[in-house]
Amino acid sequence: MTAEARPRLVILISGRGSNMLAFIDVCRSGELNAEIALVLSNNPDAAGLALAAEAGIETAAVNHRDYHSREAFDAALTQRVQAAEPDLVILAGFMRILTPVFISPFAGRLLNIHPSLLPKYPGLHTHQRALDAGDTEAGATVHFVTPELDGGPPILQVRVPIEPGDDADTLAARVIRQEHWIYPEAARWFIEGRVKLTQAGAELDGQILDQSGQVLAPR
Ligand code: NHR
Ligand code: GAR
Repeated sequence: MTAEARPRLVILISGRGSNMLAFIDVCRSGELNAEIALVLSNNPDAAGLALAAEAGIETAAVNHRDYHSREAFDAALTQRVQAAEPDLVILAGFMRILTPVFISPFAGRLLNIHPSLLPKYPGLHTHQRALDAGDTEAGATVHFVTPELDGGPPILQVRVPIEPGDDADTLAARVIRQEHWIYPEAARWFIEGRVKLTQAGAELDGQILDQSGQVLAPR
């Protein structure tokens, strides 16, 4: 039997990198048939970069502060990511808004996880906004990235209850536990060819998904 090359992931982070660590775990255990070709951050001091390096993964920083415009930053980012020949690009707590200069070359193979029940609360401070609105549930959504911020077609969403006494931190902790399995799950669907981006939206097993994507129960 010939050894097939494993699909190559590039993971973009800005901070702590706990979602990145979840990918490192599932790639190591074989639960996800993929290899992490590169972990890249816009922030050279991101804690996640050091964690990836400790795990023996290639890392790079492209500091947005070194570029005079978003497009110039995105062009540099594109070059570095292209060099790693990714099959799939994963935004995992990546905090810079991207322009078409980056998105176009990776269209259809660029995913993000957003800590809200999209289409609710695109952008920042999602947990506080859900609490302030008096919502009874919150969650996270994996979606294809398009130029519209957090507006690309959802693939997979998980919903958790908001409990009395929650603050943004307790709610974030409940949500991120779910992020750590739904993101690798959505990546598995992509790698297996089950999910793709079409003109009509995200498609799973031949069916167009709705504005929440596939909704799974928390675990
Ligand atoms: N870019 C595009 N075009 N489309 C998306 O869907 C994107 C994206 C870039 C990042 C992640 C997103 C999230 O899941 C993401 C999705 C950063 C901001 C932001 O306002 C908003 C949403 C997301 C990421 N960033 C500020 C900026 O000026 C900087 C904030 C900071 O550094 O703390 O880029 O939430
Ligand atoms: C995660 O909750 C992710 O959904 C969110 O930031 C956290 C990153 O944590 N992403 C965004 O808000 C993107 N703007 P991590 O670095 O530990 O994976």
